[in-house]
Amino acid sequence: MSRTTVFRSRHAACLALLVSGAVVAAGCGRANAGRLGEAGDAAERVYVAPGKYDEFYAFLSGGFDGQVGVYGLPSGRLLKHVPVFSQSAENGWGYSEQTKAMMNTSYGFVPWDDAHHPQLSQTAGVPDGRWLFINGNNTPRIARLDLIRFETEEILELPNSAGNHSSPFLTENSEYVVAGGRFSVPAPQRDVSIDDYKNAFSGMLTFAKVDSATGHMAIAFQIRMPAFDYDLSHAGKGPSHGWSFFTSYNSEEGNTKLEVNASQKDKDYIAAINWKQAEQCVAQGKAKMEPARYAHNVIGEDGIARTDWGSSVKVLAPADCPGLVYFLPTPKSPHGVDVDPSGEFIVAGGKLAALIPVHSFSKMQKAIADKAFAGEDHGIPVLKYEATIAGEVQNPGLGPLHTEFDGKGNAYTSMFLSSEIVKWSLKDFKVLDRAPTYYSIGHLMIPGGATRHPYGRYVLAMNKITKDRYLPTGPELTQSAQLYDISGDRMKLLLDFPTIGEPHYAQALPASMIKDRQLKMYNLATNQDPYVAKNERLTRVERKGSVVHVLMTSVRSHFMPDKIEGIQVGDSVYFHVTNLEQDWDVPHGFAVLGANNAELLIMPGQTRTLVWVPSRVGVYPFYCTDFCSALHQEMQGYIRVSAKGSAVAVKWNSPSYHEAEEHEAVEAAEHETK
Ligand code: RUQ
Ligand code: CUA
Repeated sequence: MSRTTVFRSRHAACLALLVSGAVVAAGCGRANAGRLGEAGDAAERVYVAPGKYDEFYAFLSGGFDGQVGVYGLPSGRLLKHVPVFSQSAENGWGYSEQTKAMMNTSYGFVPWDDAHHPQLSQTAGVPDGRWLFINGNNTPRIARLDLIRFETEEILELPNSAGNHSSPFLTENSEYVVAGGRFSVPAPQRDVSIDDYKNAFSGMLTFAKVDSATGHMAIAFQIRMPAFDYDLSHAGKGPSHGWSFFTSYNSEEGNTKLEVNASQKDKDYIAAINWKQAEQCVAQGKAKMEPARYAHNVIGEDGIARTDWGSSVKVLAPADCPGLVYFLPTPKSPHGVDVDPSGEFIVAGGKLAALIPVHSFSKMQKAIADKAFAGEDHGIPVLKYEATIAGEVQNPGLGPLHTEFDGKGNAYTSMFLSSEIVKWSLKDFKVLDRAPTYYSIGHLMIPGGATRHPYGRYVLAMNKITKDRYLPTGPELTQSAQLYDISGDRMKLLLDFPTIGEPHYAQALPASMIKDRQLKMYNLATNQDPYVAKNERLTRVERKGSVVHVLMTSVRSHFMPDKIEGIQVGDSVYFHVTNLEQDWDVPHGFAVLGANNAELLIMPGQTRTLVWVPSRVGVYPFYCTDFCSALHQEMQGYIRVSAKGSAVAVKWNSPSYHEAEEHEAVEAAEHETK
């Protein structure tokens, strides 16, 4: 038996085990041990010496943890965990008064989401290092992170939408961030029978305009589609710029037991949307303004998040805009849809398909011109499969999901069921190489691999199951990423590293693009927070009824004031803490005994506010949580809480107190003389 036959038969046995749901056999993949290359060689390729930087920033979604993990590649070192949709007790995101509004939605305060697909802003089809967008699946939202501060700056809710999964995909100059929903729902929402699914439900696709100066998003229009499940998307590029492609499964329009009912047909569709056509139709007034309530949360210049409420959206129906949508038949319940760097090939990952279909954009254009239609579905023209297909990758493996490109004419597809990455050629659609993943790979990522000019070098596999790969940690095991070298003809596994949450997609850019542009601190002089105290003389405690504002400063190594009296049980005490430092990487923390929310982590020059409602009398310590200096442990204070209605006067120990006292004395004297 030749080496490849041995590999194939071992491989087939492994597949059988995996498909039958048997425990993943540790032996699977051993046939590929040689693929590791020399361990020393692999170690050298991912070794980033102490004090040296990684070559790429990689942004991995946190999945059900609602956040973004920033990792260095090739080392796999975790650099930052950026809170997005989920509250983060670590720094007060979503707890502090300045950031709470970021969680506002039309459903109320929603402090969690399921974040899947990070997308770097692009200019001319390549990352421009400005922003990162990511979707919230469960309560449909799109967030924008700023890459100078590595903080979330904006969250836009998407109305008429559910299961915001084919989201957020950017057009090649970030003209639009595009989103579709996995779940069709009645739009607008209303009380209807689920049996009315086919008539009453819609799959809504959203196009939000991105302001090229500020990055701010605004919903431009929505497209009302048949009630399929819109799973993933990618925009065209180069010749196909102006189009967006969405996979849809459940064209059967099942509304129960989808594992059976949505797997009836041989082919579902890729929906090809001509968004330039949509723009024209909207300009011609063909979209209908419909009421829709949604939140748009933005952090202002003053560092404070505010919500603007949207009240309507423009909705376009394909019937009113001929040429807007075409369906490309695609086997079988397709998941990923990816466009190659040239913009010509549209690759689908049919989870249940035995091949990878590759559509051609130019053939699609010709098929539209020739009216090569196989029929219509909900009035939308369905193109003939043979008329758009460029080729099929035969026997790629089982369970194709997602494809990325190396810019050298090759595609890499993740195979969930057979746990492998398959490399194939865009020239003849022949499989060139395959490498096992451990185990059940979902997405994969090549730096720049979804853009016009991939950086190549590595492919990162993001795996769902790790079983025997790491020290066991009780019922829940880590998900993991695996890094492969793709600079040669054959993939070489270099590194396993665990990830936070469940990474779905990731994107990466060269570190050199943004590393020297990082904000080092907030400018104290231009701090516009209404409760800032820019120096210690300006600190004070003010009572307004049962609300108490404490304007406090922190600097190595004390708070001012650090001795406060005259607080009463049931007061709402707002600690507005300004970090006076003007030095890189000197945050101070703030925590108070018994607080029902979280700590604050305040960056240099910034003001953050925590509300505290003491429920019983006593003397409460507060302290700095971030080890900021040799005297960090000394960075503490006390606040006295008296009974409701107590005669204990408000009193604090900063320079302003005496001035306030004098001021009161003068006022009292004036009052007496009247
Ligand atoms: S989806 S693999 Cu959002 Cu493929 Cu996760
Ligand atoms: Cu400030 Cu520790």
